[in-house]
Amino acid sequence: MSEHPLQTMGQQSGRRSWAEPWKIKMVEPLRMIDRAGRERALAEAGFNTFLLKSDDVYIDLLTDSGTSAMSDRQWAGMMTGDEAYAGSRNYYNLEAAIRKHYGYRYVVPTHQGRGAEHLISQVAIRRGQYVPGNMYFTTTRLHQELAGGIFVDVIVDEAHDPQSQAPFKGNIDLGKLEALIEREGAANIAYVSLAGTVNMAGGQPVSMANVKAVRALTAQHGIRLYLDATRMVENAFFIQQQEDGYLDQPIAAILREFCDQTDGAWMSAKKDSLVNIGGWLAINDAGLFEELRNLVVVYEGLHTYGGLAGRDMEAMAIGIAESVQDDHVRSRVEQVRYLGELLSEWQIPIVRPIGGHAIFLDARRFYPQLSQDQFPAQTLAAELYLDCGIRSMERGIVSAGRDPKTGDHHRPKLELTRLTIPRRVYTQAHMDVVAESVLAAYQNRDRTRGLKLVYEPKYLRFFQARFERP
Ligand code: P70
Repeated sequence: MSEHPLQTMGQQSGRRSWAEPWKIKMVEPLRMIDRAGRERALAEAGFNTFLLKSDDVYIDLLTDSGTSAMSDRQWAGMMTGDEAYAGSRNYYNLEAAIRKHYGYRYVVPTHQGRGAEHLISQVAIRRGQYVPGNMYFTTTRLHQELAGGIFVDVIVDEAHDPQSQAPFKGNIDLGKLEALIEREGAANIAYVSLAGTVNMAGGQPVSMANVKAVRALTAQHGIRLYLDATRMVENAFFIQQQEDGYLDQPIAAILREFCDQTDGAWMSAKKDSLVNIGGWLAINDAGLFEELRNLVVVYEGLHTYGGLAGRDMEAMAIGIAESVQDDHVRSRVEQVRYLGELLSEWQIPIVRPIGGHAIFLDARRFYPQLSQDQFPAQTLAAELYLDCGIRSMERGIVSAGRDPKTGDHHRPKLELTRLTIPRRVYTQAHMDVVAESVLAAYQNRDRTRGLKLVYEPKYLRFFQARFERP
């Protein structure tokens, strides 16, 4: 091998290379504006990447939400949309896909994930009840709080340590959960809110052993267990690869086995399910379903469309089936890993192990000279955009918001900048360009100053907050 100085990535790692299980049929041109244009665009956006115009972005790693490429079969399915107000055939196809792959009995479609979070929170939480979960997610926690719930983080401690190499950093700490149940009493726990994978921890998975243990504990106390299934397919891949006894099991079977431990789930189908819009809530309890089915008509739309067009439900039904294919999930997660391994190799601080949907840069270690009040992760997102038009997302003190009681910032241990990889959209060459841009920002780290917060809205402030250079 050594007489060939140029090596493919596979060869460099001593193995055969893998490739995406698809080829490209249609392309969308990309454009990079010049440095002066990026300076101007960023200042106009108040140094908040959510406020940039997408036309001013070169490689968009803001989110993997609704940004996936649909397949030829999904586009064909769009043409079979039955746009009836009631009883659309596409709803029944969606219901069948969810029953088959996630296993729940009753299905309520919603316009996206937070629509489902709103409904389950309103129906399942009584004011003052606790909602333990494996780390907060922004919209999930907000809906739980708006319903009068009190979120309690019961994730394992390792999840808050970006350098811990534990394989299942999404796990619930059973000791923490048990202590909460003992202290507050089972009747004061609305339900356990379990997410697979855990977005804010870096896309970290939950093990099958953990969900089974949580199931046993909650069942013993008569507490319901609900799943945020948004990236559960990717979680199933980690179980397959890392947990004893699952290597020869298909992703689809692992997904079912996991969901079968839970009483219901909500979903942002904009992630795993490969659609640009859509979500659902699914549940096994007939009584609760009656309530949800009634509430959905108030906030989303009739219970057979939930704010979606028939064609969107069809694309979702097909996307669900595609999303559980082993070769798809492997190439998706391996692409994320490829970017992460490059950065790790260059000693750039990222959250390890590498998660399922994104690389999370550890902004605290990136900019040790900045205090959390200078918004290191927000600063890093701004610097990456300036370097070559890459859009990333702050996942630190800005995202964590304020404590509703004290009004102070929540100060999360994790101060991260997320490079989120859309599914089936970018190639390995794009990953190389991104890696080099992160390296450039890293080499310039000593010269980087922080930001000052000059405006924040009341809810989910990270979406619309504005900053200035001090
Ligand atoms: C992201 C997106 C959405 C999401 C999620 C989990 C684990 C529920 C939802 C809500 C979009 C996003 C949302 C809030 C802040 C920033 C970005 N995550 N559960 O980029 O679903 O967006 O469909 O209402 O990740 O991570 P939806």
